[in-house]
Amino acid sequence: MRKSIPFMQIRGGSSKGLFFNAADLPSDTTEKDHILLAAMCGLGPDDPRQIDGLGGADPLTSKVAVVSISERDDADVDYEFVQVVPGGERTDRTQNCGNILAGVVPFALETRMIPAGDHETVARVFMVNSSSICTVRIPTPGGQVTYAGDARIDGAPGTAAPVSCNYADITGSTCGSLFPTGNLIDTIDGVEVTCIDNGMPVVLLRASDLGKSGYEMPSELESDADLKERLEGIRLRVGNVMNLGNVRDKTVPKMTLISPPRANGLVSTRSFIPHRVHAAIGVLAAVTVATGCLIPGTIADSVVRMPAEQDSHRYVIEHPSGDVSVSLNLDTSGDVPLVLEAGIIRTARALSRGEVFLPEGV
Ligand code: NQM
Repeated sequence: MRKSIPFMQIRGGSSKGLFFNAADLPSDTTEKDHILLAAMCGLGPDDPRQIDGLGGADPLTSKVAVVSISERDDADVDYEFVQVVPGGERTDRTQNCGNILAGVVPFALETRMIPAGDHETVARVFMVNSSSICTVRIPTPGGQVTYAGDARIDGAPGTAAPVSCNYADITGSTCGSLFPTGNLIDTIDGVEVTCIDNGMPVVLLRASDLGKSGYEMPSELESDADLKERLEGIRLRVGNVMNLGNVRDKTVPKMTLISPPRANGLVSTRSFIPHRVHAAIGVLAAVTVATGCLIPGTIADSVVRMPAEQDSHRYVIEHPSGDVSVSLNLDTSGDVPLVLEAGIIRTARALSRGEVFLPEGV
């Protein structure tokens, strides 16, 4: 008999993916992944085009959210993020995704997991991958989800209703501490790097140290085989010291080239995630980059330009398709500023709803 599973496809920020209710999937991770790979790649998990499945053949469109009602006192829904690696025959949960997170509350409302507020809905999302909470606020006029609105984010076309995301407790989300190597700067293969995790494991590198301006387009960087080999060598070496183990098959750490801002930003970025170059930048990656740029003594010192309005706590990170603004609630009472909360505006849009047919035998 043909087997099918209900899903919604939602654009969250500058990514899109399939959203499932956890109750429709096996709880065993191996069985679940077998089904997710079949849904996204069909019979061809090794096919980077994902031609036999619903995956979008790009890291930013090959993503899955598994959502359920939370049993925790401090959360309304649980969100497990699964990266399906295009052509990699595998899934990866070592990272989170703040873009896909923007679709989680709309999905929970559309599937009636949680009730909508009269004007707006505020829901606490427990991020299973990093055991941290994000409070999400979306407009729900008349108790209905609406995707139309005036918010604009770079990396997605048009305007849409704002999805306001407020992250708490993300320091050391995956690596266990903000600077997992214990240093503000490490020298790996002759290149100075800062290894940092404030929501996403990131390695900051000065673009100029690698012979780049840092303003190249993603396609230009992706076609530079020498650069990619050098970055991968550094990534494999830092994985262990960042408490990530062997990262050969993992999508972290993200390798982020930084250079001085060209507009009104704190810094300009190009992010290898970790092999393709992001068309923009990930949400938690942007929060982590901003944090690294604000702490004196990292490799960002000679690159960043501090905003004139120091007390606004809004920091702009430039990326290949524009910029993203991150609000950081900082505790500056100690020697090193501590990020208590990070806020970011995203948008989302429901794209489709249906049943995904699994290949026979799955
Ligand atoms: O950093 C892509 C994305 C992401 C991750 C990636 C993200 C985040 O933009 O929170 O959103 O870095 O693989 O979807």
